[in-house]
Amino acid sequence: MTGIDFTNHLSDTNAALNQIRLNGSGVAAGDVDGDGLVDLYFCGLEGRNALYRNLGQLKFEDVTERAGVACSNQYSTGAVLADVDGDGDLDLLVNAIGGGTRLFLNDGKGRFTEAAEAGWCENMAPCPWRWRTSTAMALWTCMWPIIAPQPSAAPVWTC
Ligand SMILES: [Ca+2]
Ligand SMILES: [Ca+2]
Repeated sequence: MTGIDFTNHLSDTNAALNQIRLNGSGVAAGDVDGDGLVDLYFCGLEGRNALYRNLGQLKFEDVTERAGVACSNQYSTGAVLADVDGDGDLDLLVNAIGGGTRLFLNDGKGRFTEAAEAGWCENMAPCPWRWRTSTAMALWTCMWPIIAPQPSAAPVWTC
């Protein structure tokens, strides 16, 4: 009916390996293509994320692949749409357990390019939080630790 058929899957096995995954995932809303209609971005734990372009009248189309924001092969926990580079369009930030924060810059038409060298928490160094500031905004991201499955093992913090 709406064109949105996203389901966030988490198997019992993967939930048992890391219970932080049970916290679920977020959704971001914003007009990514500048047509005046709010589009929706869903984060997933097993499987890809999904970006739905709003067609109006509660109809959406899945534009994930052409937008370049699937973020497959990671446990995505949250996302935000914000104009990070100050060029007037909404960029996308996606957090993942063990994957840090990924920044995708918008071309203004809803197609994104990952800014891999943007200085976000892209490596596996300990980084439980980080501040980023500019003249226009401040953003705080929080990273969950990856907990080793053995009860006697110490937590391993990563981002
Ligand atoms: Ca739109
Ligand atoms: Ca922007």
